[in-house]
Order: sequence, then C-alpha cells, then structure tokens
Amino acid sequence: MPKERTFVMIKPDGVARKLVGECIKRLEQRGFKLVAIKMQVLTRAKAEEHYIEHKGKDFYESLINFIISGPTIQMVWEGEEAVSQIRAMVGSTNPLEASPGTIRGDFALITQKNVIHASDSIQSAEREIALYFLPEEIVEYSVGDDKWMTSM
Ligand code: FUP
Repeated sequence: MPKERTFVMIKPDGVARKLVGECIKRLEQRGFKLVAIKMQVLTRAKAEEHYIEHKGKDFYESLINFIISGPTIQMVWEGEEAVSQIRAMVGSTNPLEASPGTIRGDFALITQKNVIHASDSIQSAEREIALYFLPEEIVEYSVGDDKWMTSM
C-alpha cells in the first residue's frame, strides 16, 4: 500500500523568521520523510487556486496579498497518517488557540502569520500536491529508519 502523503508549505513569515529548519527538523524527527521540496514566490493566480475555498471571505484578499508577499517553501511529506498527524503538529489556525508544542503554538501569535500550512484531508493533500508538483518531482527513496517508521 502506498504511504500517505501530505502537502506542507512554509509561509512568507516562516521563511523570513528563519523557521524553515525548525519546521523540517520537527517533521523529520517525528519520522516523516521529505519526498519533494521547492522554494518560490507564489503568483497571485497560484495563490488564488490554493485558497479557492476561501474566495469571498472577509480575510481572502489580505490572505492572498500576504501569501504572495515573499518566498515560500513547498514540500511533500510521507509517512503513517501523514495528513492528520502533521495537522496535529502544526496546531490550530489561530495560534492563540494552538497548543504549546505545536509549530503555531510555539512560534506564532497572529492567525494570518501562522508560519505553516498543512493539508487538512487526504483529498486536499492530493489536490495541493498536484497544484505544486509534477509527479516526477516527487522522489521515491528508502532511508535507514524506514523499518522503524512503518508497521511492517
Ligand atoms: P488552516 O487549514 O489551519 O491553515 O486554516 P484555513 O484553511 O481555515 O485558513 C487558511 C489561512 O487563512 C490561515 F492559515 C490563515 C488565514 N485565515 C485568516 O487570515 N483569517 C481567518 O479567520 C481564517 C483563516
């Protein structure tokens, strides 16, 4: 069975505050495997596609302007229950409600500037991975700790 994959993006605040390494470190230490990564300043069109579900909401324009305001990191992570487990590690949307120990709970205070995005469902993960990566940009490889991080 293919391992579950999720899409993670470090937002402009996370990159500017040099939290890229911290975010990657947490996901790696937990046992998830990085299988794709890139850096880019999103175009408005790409940002609007990403956040299409929020179109029309009061925070939408501001969200789009923020997310295109600087460089961002796109990643695909793989591992057991990657979608729900990485969401849990990211924490609540509003960092003031995010538990300590989560990325947002440890590094953010403002909802818009909440450092990191992670897909909220397997369907969203598939959509978001396809939005940012070609299939051949996702790398299949094995690492030494694979045997400790799967139930086989
Ligand atoms: P999340 O899945 O936790 O990233 O949150 P959402 O998909 O609900 O929202 C996407 C982004 O919109 C959030 F990360 C921050 C921004 N947002 C606001 O600025 N105000 C809101 O009230 C809700 C979300």
